[in-house]
Amino acid sequence: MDEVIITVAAVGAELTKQDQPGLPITPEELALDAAACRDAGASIYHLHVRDAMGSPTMSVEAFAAATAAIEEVTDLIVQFTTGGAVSDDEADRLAPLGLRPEMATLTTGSVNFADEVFVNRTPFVSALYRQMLDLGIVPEYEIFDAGMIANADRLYEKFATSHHRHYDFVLGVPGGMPAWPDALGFLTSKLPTGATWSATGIGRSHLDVTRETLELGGHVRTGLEDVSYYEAGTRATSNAQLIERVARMASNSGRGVASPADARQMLGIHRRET
Ligand code: KMH
Ligand code: ZN
Repeated sequence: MDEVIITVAAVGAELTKQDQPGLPITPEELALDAAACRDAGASIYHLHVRDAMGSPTMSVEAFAAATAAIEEVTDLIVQFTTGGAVSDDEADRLAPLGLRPEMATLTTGSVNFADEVFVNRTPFVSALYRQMLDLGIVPEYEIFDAGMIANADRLYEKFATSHHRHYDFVLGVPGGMPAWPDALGFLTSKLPTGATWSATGIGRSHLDVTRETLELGGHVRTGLEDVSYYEAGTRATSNAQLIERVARMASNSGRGVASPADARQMLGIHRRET
């Protein structure tokens, strides 16, 4: 089986520093966090950013500052969110792609998100996708429910000439696909030949999803965006702590951990010289 690409979903848009003191917010904190995650075995840094008050933002300047800080100290693949927070408008979600990150997320459909709705209208998802294709940004299809795989197929057939297809299954969001024990077997059976995939379980489902993913040969996403507790009743202290656990579990399953260079090769990312 391939080496495991570990993605760290380090920040997200939902947690506050009060909820989770280990959350990296400033460029300085992001740089320290990214360096520790790289040392622990991560190869992709899934990036949301915050403003000076710690609130989620899609400010282009904030993405530029965060990316510069991370790239100054690591060779991690920086993957921008285009999902942002449920309250972000479409223009704001699109704008940071102009910075041409190596990778960005693309949620291919709308989904209830606890008491809110994470809105992803087809014309807007198409606009995000076309911008990524035009700028050479490798998309990661974010799959919160099964129908989103078919939406990704339609997008690819309509707009893409060819690119590597990588999917991330986000299971256990209240409103999305639960982390049923047979969910990953079903979802991965619907992927096109040659695709790669990762998975994460939100909250309590996190460890079960990680275990199952490693057994099935998938890649793993972890991080404070997805799981704030290390185990029941004990908060995680840092993103690196969560990455270390996945690296250990991978090794126990007989799988090594991919470096960022390995991950670029597996995902068809051609590093740009800046
Ligand atoms: N914060 C969620 C509403 C992504 O990063 O692409 C959306 C999200 C997905 O986190
Ligand atoms: Zn995210």
